[in-house]
Formats: sequence, structure tokens, C-alpha cells
Amino acid sequence: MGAEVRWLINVIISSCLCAVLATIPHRKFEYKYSFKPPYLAQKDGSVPFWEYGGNAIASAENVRVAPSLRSQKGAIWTKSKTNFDWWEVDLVFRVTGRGRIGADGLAFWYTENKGAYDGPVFGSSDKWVGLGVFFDSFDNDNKHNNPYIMAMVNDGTREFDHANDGSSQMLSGCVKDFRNKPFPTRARIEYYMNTLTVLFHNGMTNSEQDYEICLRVENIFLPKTGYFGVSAATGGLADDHDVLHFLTTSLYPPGTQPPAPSTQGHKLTPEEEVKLTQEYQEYQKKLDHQKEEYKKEHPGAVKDPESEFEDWFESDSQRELRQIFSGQSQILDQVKLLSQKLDEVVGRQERALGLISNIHAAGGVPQQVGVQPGVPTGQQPVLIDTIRRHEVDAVLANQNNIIAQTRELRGFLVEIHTKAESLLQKSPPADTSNVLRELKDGIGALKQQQVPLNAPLNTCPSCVTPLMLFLGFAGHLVIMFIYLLYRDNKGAQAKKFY
Ligand SMILES: [Ca+2]
Ligand SMILES: [Ca+2]
Repeated sequence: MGAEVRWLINVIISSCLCAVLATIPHRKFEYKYSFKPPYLAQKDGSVPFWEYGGNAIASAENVRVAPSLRSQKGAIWTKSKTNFDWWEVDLVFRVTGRGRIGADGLAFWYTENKGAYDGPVFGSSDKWVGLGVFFDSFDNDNKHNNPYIMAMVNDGTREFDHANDGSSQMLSGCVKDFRNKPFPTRARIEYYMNTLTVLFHNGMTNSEQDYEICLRVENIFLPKTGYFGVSAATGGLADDHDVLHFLTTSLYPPGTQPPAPSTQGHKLTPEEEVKLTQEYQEYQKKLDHQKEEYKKEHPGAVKDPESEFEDWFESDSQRELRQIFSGQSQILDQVKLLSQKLDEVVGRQERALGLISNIHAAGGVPQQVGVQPGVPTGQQPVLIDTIRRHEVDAVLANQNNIIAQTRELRGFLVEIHTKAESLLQKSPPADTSNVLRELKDGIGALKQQQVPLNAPLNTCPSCVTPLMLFLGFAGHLVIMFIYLLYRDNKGAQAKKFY
């Protein structure tokens, strides 16, 4: 039972796989329509199976289609026409320049005929028949949408509208920055079953996976056979336009197979086969020989993969520089903002100083000032009523007055003190003499007021008569006699008790 289930699952999986595989085209690398480093160009500067011209320069590492000089144009075209219907091209390139803005751009071509090497459309011919994929660096129509990637199919009748960056002529496009990237940028252009797809890799990583879709257009009919080409141009501004890899793969829908050499157009005779094999071997020998010679002549120039990494690190530092630059721009903005604020503060201070000077000019009376320009209506300037000059003068005068009065008082006190001292020193004789004088005056007054002798005695209420005196004495004696009797009696009674 278990074995049957497993068998069933296997059948289902394999049928699914078959269904998936049935949609995947068969692929074949087309070396005659490709170039890549190392030894991209040979010693004589030629690129096998390719022709280049204009200002293009091929080296062992890349094809500099247009260098970073003003008004340069260059192109590189395949020597032979394609012999397959559907294809995919991997274009690895770098557009680098010192400027924040570059120009003009790079073009990928698939056209019925080879284009020019110094043409008006990104370095090649206008009114082409076939496909052009343009990497347009410069914003001619000033819509702030460059660098821009776009595809345009032409039937040989239309002129490229440079002024509008071909915006009304293109099939489709996308805004993608491909300039000054740390790693080479990549474009994958696929034409398969009348569908054109352009994928883009922004060169921020070195991964071969990070492609994004830029455009996909169906029902595209390109010439049955054609030439591949790359062109580039600079203007007033100039970038280096370098193509590192141009790798073409022919695609065959499931069920069709790439034609075997024997069935391709004409059958090779054994002589031709031998001749081609010899040619190939000679080519290989020549290549090896040139490699050796190059190594001998340039012992330090042969780059190993690590030095290639160094190049990338250099680019990394370029990127860091750019980041630093953007950081500094932000700092600059902030400094500008601060400067503005500082100006505002200075302006306010000047206004405040103006107000203060107005107050002083008005004799210290705070003025009701209207709304100043720049001062918000809700914030009337607050005028603090401080002490004024004449008030200060008055206070000072008062203080001086008090001090003078205090001094005066002090003088008086000192005078009093001295007088008191002198009085204390001189007082006893003066006192007795005064008392004596007073006594003398009193006696004198008494003498003057003496009672006449002939005046009756009873007229004096304070005088005691002799009778009254006698009666007083008699009463006193009686009281003493009674007391003595009482005391004797008491003493007799006390003795009785013993
Ligand atoms: Ca442009
Ligand atoms: Ca534009």
C-alpha cells in the first residue's frame, strides 16, 4: 500500500516537473555574439567577432564605448547577423563620471543593419529598423526623470526625439540610476516569443540575483535576424561608458532544438570541417601565445581576482565619498537654517534695543508701542517700568538730608553729654549754696509771716491746750496701772497650778 502511494506521489511530482520544464526554453550560449574579460580585446586591439569604431576603445578588460571627454561617440557591432529567433543578452556595464549629472548615455541595439559608429542617437544611427534600449543619463526634457532606461522599436521611419527624451516614442521605461555604482550595473534584455523583457541590476551588490523588472512588453515583432550593437555618446557633460560583458544566449522553445551544425543552412564538407578545426586551433595557439607575451611584457598588469576586488573596494570608497558628500550637504542645510534663526534673533535684539532707546528718549515714560513688523500680534513688547533719574535724585537728596540731620542730632547729644559732665563736676557746692540760699529765703519768708503775740491761742487749730495734755497723761497712767494689776493676777494663777 505504502509503496503504491509513494509511486503515485512520484508520478505527480514528475508530471509537474515535466509541465514546468515544458515552458522553460532551451538555452545556448552564442560566443560569436558575446565578449567578456579577460582578454576581451586581442593584442592588436580587435575584439573577436566584433567591430568597433568612432571613439570606442577596447581593452583586455572592457570596451570603453565612449570615454569621459566632451562630444565623444562610439559603437561596437557584431560582425555577423544572428541565426536564431529568440535571445537573451546580459549586458554588464559601468557609467561613471565625476559630475553629479552625466551625459549622454548608452544604447543597446538589435537592428536589421549595422548602425553607424558616430551617429546621432547615443552614438549610432537614427531611423533604425529594430530595437534600441537606451540608458539615458541626461535629462533633456527637464522632467527630473533621468537616468532613465527605455525601449523603443523603430521601423526605419522615425527620428529619435532627443528634446523629449523619446518619451512619446518609447514602448516603456523605468527610472533607474545606473551611474557611479559600487559594482557594475547589469541589464538582462530578453526577446522571447514576441515578448520583450528588460531586467535591471542596480550594481549596489555583486550578487547575480538582484535583478528588478524594468519593462515587459508583449507583441513585439523584431527583424527575424539582425546585428547586436552597443553605442554611447557624451555631450557637454561626459561619463565613461564601459561595457564589461556582452553575453548572448539563444533561446529555443520546448520542442524545438538548436540546429546542429550539420543541419545549419548548409552541410559542412569534411574539408571545411578540417579547415575550421585548423582555424580554431591556430586561433587558440595565437591566443595562448599572446597571453604569454602579455604576461611577460606586463608582469604587474595581469590582474588576479583579488585585485579585481580592490577595484570594487575603490568603488566602495567612491560610494562612501558620495555618502559623506550627502551628509555634508545635510549639515550645510542645517547651518543655513541656524544662520537664518540667528539673523532673526539679532533682528529681535535690535528691535528691543530700539525700544529701550525710545523709552530713554521719552524721559523714562514707557511708550505704548504699536505692533512692530515681525512681532506677532499676540506678543506685545513688555515694557518694564524701572526707577527713573529724577526719582533716584530725590532719594539721594532725602538720604543726604537724613545724614545731615543725624549729624546735627549727634552734635546736640555730644553737647548735652559735656554739659552733664560739667554739671556733675560742679554740682555739690552749687547745690549746698542753693539749699542754704533756699533755707535763708524760707526763714526770711517765715520772719515776714510771723504770727502777732496778741493773737488768741485758740485761733491756732494745731496747738494743744495744757488741759488736754494733763488729761492725756492721766489716761496713760490709768492704763499702765490696770495692766500691772492684770499681770500680777496672771502670775498668781500660774503658781497655783504647781
Ligand atoms: Ca536624454
Ligand atoms: Ca527626461
